[in-house]
Amino acid sequence: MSELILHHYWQSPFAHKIRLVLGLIDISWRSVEIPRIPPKPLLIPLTAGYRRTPVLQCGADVFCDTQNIVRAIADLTDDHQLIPASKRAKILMFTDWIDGTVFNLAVRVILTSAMETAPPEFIQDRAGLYFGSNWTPDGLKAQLPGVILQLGAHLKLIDQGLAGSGGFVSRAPSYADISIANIAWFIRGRWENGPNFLKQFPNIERVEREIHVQTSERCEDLTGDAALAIAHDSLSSAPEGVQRQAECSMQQGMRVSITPQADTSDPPIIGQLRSLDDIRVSIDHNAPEVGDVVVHLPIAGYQIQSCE
Ligand SMILES: N[C@@H](CCC(=O)N[C@@H](CS)C(=O)NCC(=O)O)C(=O)O
Repeated sequence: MSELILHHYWQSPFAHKIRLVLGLIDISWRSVEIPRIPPKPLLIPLTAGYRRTPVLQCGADVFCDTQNIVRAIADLTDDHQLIPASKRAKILMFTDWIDGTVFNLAVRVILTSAMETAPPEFIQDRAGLYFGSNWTPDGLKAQLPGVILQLGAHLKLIDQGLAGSGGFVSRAPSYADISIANIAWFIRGRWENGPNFLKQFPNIERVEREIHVQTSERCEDLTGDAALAIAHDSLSSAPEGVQRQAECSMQQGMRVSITPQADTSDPPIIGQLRSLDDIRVSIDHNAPEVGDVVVHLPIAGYQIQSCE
């Protein structure tokens, strides 16, 4: 296996989740720091347009979206603890809900509270990703108390699900617990009332502590240029082939565009369809900086459309 390279920035909560995964498996990895807002000239050639954080690179294979990245890490490292086969579906449904419903409420609270202090270009960029096209600062502020109530109600459910000891779906820590620890880390570190708010959820605080003490951080820096060169000098061995899907006429080799299934300002990811199974879509992409690479995304949460 080529080295695992994480393209990320340290403040990113989705990247923190993957850093916790790598740390809990106790595997070494290379860290490429990318800008917090576009342009991202040393990332986009690799990802065919995907701009979010984090991105995991393994040679000429590029994995986008944390639901997909965690599967890739489990497969590449042969780890059976974080998403064990017998509990994989339950864990990934739970973490999908955290990444969507719970994260979106948390990010609303954090960005609304930071509206006056964060750089305006950062607020503009993130609002385009998370609040759709019709947001206003006053509208967000008026909704804040209700959004905090919703966030608290969801966290209460998680807290109740953690009563006693062990993790959310198993005794040993799983990716579900990493996602819980991560959302707590985000709320605690980025909202000034976060530490006080979290005191209502002692079981979440327990899991946040337990996960963080168990993780190592075995990473070394790598430049973006060096990561592009590694992709250029590598060859993907990702499988090819489009699995027959009911009521779907996608063909291998067709040019497709892939966008998140939400009202966001994300640009499309475009390439030639290389493979499609029940859960993952992979496209062939070529750029002068990286040569031929394969970009992998999850199907759930993304709209795949033919460009032909
Ligand atoms: N569904 C994606 C969401 C990733 C995401 O929204 N990440 C944030 C950072 S925590 C982001 O990309 N922000 C914009 C950026 O970094 O350009 C995943 O699971 O990876």
